Amino acid sequence: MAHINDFVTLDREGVVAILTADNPPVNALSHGLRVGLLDGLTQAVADPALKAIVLICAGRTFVAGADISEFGKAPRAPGLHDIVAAIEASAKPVIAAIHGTALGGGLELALACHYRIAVRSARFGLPEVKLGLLPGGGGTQRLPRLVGIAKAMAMITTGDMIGADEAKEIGLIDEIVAGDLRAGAVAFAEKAAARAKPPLVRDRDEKILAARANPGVFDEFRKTHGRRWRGQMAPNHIMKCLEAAVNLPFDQGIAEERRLFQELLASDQSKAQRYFFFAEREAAKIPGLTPDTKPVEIKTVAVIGAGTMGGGITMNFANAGIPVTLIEQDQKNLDRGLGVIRRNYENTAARGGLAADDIEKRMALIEPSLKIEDVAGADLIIEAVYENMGLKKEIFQKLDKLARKGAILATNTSALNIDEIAAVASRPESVIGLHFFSPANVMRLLEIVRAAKTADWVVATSMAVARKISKVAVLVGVCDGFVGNRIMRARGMQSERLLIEGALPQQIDKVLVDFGFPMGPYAVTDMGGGIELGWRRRQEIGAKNFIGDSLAERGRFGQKAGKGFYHYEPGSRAPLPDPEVEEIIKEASRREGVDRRAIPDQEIFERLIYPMINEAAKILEERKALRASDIDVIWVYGYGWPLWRGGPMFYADLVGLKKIRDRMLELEKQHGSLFKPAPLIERLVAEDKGIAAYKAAA
Ligand code: 3H9
Repeated sequence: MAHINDFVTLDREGVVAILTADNPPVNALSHGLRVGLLDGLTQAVADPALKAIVLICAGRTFVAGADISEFGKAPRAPGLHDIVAAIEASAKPVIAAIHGTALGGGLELALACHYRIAVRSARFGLPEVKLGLLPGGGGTQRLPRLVGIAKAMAMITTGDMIGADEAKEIGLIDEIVAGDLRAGAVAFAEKAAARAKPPLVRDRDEKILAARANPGVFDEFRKTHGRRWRGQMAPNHIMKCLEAAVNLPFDQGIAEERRLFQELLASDQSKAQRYFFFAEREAAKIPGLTPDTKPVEIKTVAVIGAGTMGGGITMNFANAGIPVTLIEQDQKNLDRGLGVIRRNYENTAARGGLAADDIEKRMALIEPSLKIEDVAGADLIIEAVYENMGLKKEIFQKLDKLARKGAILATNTSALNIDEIAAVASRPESVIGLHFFSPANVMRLLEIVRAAKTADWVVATSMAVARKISKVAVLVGVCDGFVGNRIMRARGMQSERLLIEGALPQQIDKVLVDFGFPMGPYAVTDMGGGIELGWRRRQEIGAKNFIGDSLAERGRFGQKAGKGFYHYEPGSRAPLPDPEVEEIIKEASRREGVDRRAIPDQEIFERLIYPMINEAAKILEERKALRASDIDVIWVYGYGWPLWRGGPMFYADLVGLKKIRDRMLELEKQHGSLFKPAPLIERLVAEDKGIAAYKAAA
């Protein structure tokens, strides 16, 4: 075995050279690996005793792409293009032997090879779009030549992976290896050495010619999918590359791909998405947990309450194959909850997202019950009844008596003080908040709320179980609204002031939709029934809100009532401005003696977004979030902040924290203390630092 460098070895088996890449954890194509691969290839090509070359990876996966942490730094030769060129120039066949995930630059490396073979569990994708990039190693030019333009458009604009069976079917790989990959690759290579090499992918033109005969295919694809790309550069650039693949000679297509790749690499959008890639992974790391804090395995779960939240939470566990006992007080509510769950599964199945027998498998994992005593066997108990402190305390007193020793007692509150709930239990160390977002079976975010006495193992287990049910978990501390809703409230307060001063819901919504949010806050409120919820809560605590109360009193409960902040035509979800709402808002202005004025969009934007940034800074000072990037993860996954804008903290740095602070000082004079810059912002500005990299001390 020849040691090429720290990342690559060259073995020989008879006439076959085996180049093994070993760069844990995911064999990213960092500089050292590129150097090793190029040197190894050069040696194998030059050795007359070797007739074929296998490219294979050690560890858990084939090359999962370029090293994302190298982007933004000065490029260092050799690049992926140099390795690709060496493979294509090789007189000996080069075979990519794939396991794990061949992604991005990794798949592009394989596409340059003469053959691709893989184990059945392997997966393939060009996920660059998720980083605001496009495949810059020839992927946009080679993939359509192998699999056709329709499949290439779908794969590259979504970044989604496909499995080995599909890859074989569409022509992406040549063979699926049943047994040991290396042995299979050597056998394949021996045969390949004995026959003529196939044409390189770059020279295969049949599928390109077929696409050329159907020039409408791009516009059609844009018409169907373009709405999802609103505001984003990468998908549009990808489409341009694919058009180049069809319409230009290969080398010109490659040149176009490189040009557009460089443009994206330098864009704020890709910077935001690359930042977010690491932010999401960092959120999973909890500083201060002792190394011997091991998560406990959660084998069974009990959920209390079969309403909207409880039902959605239950589905998450059933989807992950974990048995759940779903507990309600009376049969009617239980039946209704189970009915909603079943209908949700049936809808998913009807859309092709679930096989029919999977519905039954998942339903079979849900054990309905009318007895709270049935929590006794569960490792994790999640209380998901409506938000009422008295009721929650009563339930936790019961859980304390009924739950087995070592069970986690979780509350799905979005607002209540978890320390107060934990105080009624004799084991407050087992109590934690699991704040799911609605619809809980769909939304990826989970705020895990650590209370004052929550034990480390409970935190570690909750983080682990979140991953198991495919949630993105962020650890937060107890405070009013926790992190996400607390920031939303700061925005909501200004939003209401803007209405009273002269804006209308449609203007406020448009400003945020133009920024990239999928919907504006008033359309969201109408969709989620927020007018009624707010009204009922105010009635409970004896509070008043003129606009909200007036809407509710007129039965304007939102979309389901056909009217809320907007009007809805029967059967339509399209929000239409409504003169009655405008009248209510104008009445609110009159009551406050405010002369309404036209408010510029820019002012609306700043007055909505800057209080969010300020509130986030206060949260960090209070150590209710571990790091600023966690707040970005919360806002992207839970509140529709556009991923390609990185999150409110990343955005603050992009604008410039000092610029924001200065503007807040002006706004403070006109609109009060909500704009008084938080001490953390003042400190970071004085130190000439940004906020996105800020970490609260453990
Ligand atoms: C590209 O290829 C551009 C080319 O077209 C053009 C070239 C000219 N780089 O996700 P995990 C780290 S763009 C650096 O938790 P999993 C990750 O940060 C790239 N680091 O594991 C984490 O570190 P830590 C296209 C990377 O098993 C650790 O590895 N490729 C990279 O859940 C484990 O990651 C992609 O976009 C990387 N490329 O999932 C693929 N990848 O432990 C991105 C991972 O310190 N990667 N790390 O937190 C993935 O999708 C997943 O990591 C993967 C494994 C599915 C591979």
